[in-house]
Amino acid sequence: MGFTDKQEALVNSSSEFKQNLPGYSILFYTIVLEKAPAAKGLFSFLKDTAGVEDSPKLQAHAEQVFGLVRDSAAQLRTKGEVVLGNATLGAIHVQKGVTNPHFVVVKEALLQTIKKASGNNWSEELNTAWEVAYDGLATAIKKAMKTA
Ligand code: HEM
Ligand code: ISQ
Repeated sequence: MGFTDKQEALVNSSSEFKQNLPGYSILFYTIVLEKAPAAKGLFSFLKDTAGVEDSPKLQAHAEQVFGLVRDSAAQLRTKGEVVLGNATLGAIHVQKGVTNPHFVVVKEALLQTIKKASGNNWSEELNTAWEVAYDGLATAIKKAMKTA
């Protein structure tokens, strides 16, 4: 079964992330680094800070990830696949030293952040919609990384 209207609506309905962008961005990175501590050194705006410290760059990057997953949901619904709008995303991740296992870590962190942010609105269906949209996007980035 393809990605449904309902799944796209679910992904777009969870807008709590933006309502506390600083807090949920910090949570997102904190979960990533709990699972993959060495990833701290990959992020230019984290490598020289003691912990996960708030900054405009940190928030902007987290917001971009969420925005791209939303965009991926729309693409999966309309054409059944995800085409990267930003052709440099593959090369950037290769250059930063990102590897395939990192994508699982980021997925788990994203889903845990959504769960925390959506509170009573969270459901298995919501979780699956985000998971499928993320997987579509991650597949596209990993493919771009192979040819970068
Ligand atoms: C940079 C998105 C997965 C680590 C970026 C940028 C975007 C992005 C939009 C900014 C690119 C630019 O500067 O123009 C995503 C999305 C992902 C993903 C949508 C998954 C679907 C990952 C993973 C890791 C990672 C798995 C590894 C932990 C990084 C790092 C940077 C970066 C280290 C550079 C940050 C800096 O400026 O220092 N990513 N990313 N990304 N990403 Fe990802
Ligand atoms: C991956 N790429 C860029 C920014 C990110 C922020 C948090 C978690 C993963 C990310």
